[in-house]
Amino acid sequence: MTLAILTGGTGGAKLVEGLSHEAAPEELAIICNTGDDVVLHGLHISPDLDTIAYTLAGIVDKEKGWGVAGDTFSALELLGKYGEENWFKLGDRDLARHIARTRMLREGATLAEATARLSAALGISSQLLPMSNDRVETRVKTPEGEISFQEYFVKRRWAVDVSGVVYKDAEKSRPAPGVMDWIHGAAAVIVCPSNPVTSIGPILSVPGIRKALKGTRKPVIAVSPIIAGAPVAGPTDKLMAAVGVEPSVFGVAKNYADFLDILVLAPEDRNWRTRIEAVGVQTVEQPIRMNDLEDKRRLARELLALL
Ligand code: FO1
Repeated sequence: MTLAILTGGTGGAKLVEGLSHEAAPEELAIICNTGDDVVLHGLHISPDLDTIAYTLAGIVDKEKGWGVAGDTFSALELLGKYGEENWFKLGDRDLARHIARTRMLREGATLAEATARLSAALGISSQLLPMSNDRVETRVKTPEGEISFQEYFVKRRWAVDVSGVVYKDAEKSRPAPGVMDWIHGAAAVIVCPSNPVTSIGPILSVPGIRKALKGTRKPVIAVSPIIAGAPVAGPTDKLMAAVGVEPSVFGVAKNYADFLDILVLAPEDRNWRTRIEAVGVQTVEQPIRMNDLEDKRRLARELLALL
């Protein structure tokens, strides 16, 4: 069964991993957020594409949820000694990917082309697609001014007030080749339990994508990134509140209501079901917390069974 999967980094990667075990990997197109991309040390870094690639290749650092397992940080240590910024923890093995991608981009490849070549090199048979070849940058508004997502998330450890989030240059961007075809042509679309504001929001900000999700007759299913009022990880609730979305499973449903058919939510959130169904979204109750591979595979099986 062909699936178009919308995802960010670490949260979404858990479900992507489960789906890659339970469905034929070549039938999966994973459409990834690139709003978190950052240029550091002259290198183009695409954290969410990389997290998904390392996950699919079986080399992700499982403890952190990003980066390469067993990586070392010798280059970064020396960069620090030379007075370069080292708050973003780029491992030695991870650096190879950024160096290769940056060279490809400099020589004229698009981000989608570079991603495809890097996927092939790691033996990934799913389609891994950036949301766009164009630069769309997630910027976080704080009392000290607007900062990039990585400055907010990693450098400031999300300990700064947020008054809004913008997707810079989204209006000028176009979906990457293949994105619209997969959304229109897949048997279903799955929205991963990623941050609705900074992981899924940027994908939806690319003109045409939200409309395609609304337009598809195939089921669109999301898994809630919030359980019992708390985000599964990170500052999801803070960022939702900052953009005026209720930081609850209901807020997630309402935010996606124009295109979403089914929201899969945790049993702890069953009291929200009536309110969510009133905005036109069906609900399904499932244990959605994914602590180990068996949890990921079980949730993937449940989603496939729903379809
Ligand atoms: N997350 C951190 O919390 N600290 C880091 O230093 C860090 C470095 C990093 C390097 C490469 C990469 O692909 C991801 C990295 N991440 C780091 C994760 C990343 O900031 C987030 O997971 C995503 O951008 C949010 O989806």
